[in-house]
Amino acid sequence: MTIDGELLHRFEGNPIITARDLPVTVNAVFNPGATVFEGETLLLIRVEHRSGLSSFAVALSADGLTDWRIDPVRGLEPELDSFEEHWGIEDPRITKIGDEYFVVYVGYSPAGPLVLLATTKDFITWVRRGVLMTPDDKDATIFPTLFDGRWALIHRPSPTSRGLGAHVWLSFSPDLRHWGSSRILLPARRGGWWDANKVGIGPPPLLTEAGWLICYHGVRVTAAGAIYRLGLALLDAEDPRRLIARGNEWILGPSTPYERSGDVDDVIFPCGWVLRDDGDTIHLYYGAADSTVCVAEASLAELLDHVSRHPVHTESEAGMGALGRWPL
Ligand code: M1P
Repeated sequence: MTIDGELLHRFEGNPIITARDLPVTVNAVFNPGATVFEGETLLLIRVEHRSGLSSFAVALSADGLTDWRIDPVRGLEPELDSFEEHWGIEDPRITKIGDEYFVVYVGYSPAGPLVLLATTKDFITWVRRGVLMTPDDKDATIFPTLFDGRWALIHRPSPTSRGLGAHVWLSFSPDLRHWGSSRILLPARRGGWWDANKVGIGPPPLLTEAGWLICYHGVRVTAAGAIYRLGLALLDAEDPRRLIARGNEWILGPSTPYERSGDVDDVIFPCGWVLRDDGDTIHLYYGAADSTVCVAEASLAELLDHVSRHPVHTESEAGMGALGRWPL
């Protein structure tokens, strides 16, 4: 733990990208996916146009913090004539596999949000791989490795019955088309918890010596509205169905003016992070208040130390106790 007791340190230059950095007039930029591309940090940014619909733009930086350039060529436009992307595309998460980037994102369809996959090698030419999860489903990301020959996808179906909670699920596929063996991975807690009732994955899982580190958002609904904060959990490296640790406290919550106030107040929403070459420094990229793009820095060792202090031994510790296995 560092001297100020915080695990994540906001970059003093935040927000790093705003709507004004785009060459055309747009409403907002937020919820970026992140990766390293040709030696630079690449952010795939959700751009909300003044139509209300979103597309993806690419921003590049040599150090991942400053001098961001909007790429005039790279990016992804929604296929507005399609059913799946009729109302735009949102919240991309990037997983590099071999020399390809797998981008899992949300399509806003007339039937609701659904999970889509597109792959690319250069963020110019894209191959749309179709629907991974039908509506309502979102907050999805793919693991970079296969488990017993199967792909693994983290996603967040939304319940059609109000009050039952929206939980993080894990599903498997032999071919990226047929998905099954689905189960709840990280349940929303209940009651007064900061992550009560609704949770969703943040960036793609990061393989560490302790297991898969995951960062997720938890949503607390208050009389003044929802608050989106971040927490950590750890999955078994060989069997990601096994939740081995889950922090009790949030590690980042809205507190600066750019996080507290925007199109949607009190939102911190990351879709990407990059582990730097020193093997310890993490840059976490997030949307602030659904309006701007920000970055915070952390030490991987400190994140692992924090989450490892909360091992999961029982269903109750996993949050499962809130799911109604026992009478509520
Ligand atoms: O407005 C906050 C976020 O709300 C949605 O996230 P979730 O369904 O997980 O609550 C998304 O629309 C996201 O884009 C947005 O930032």
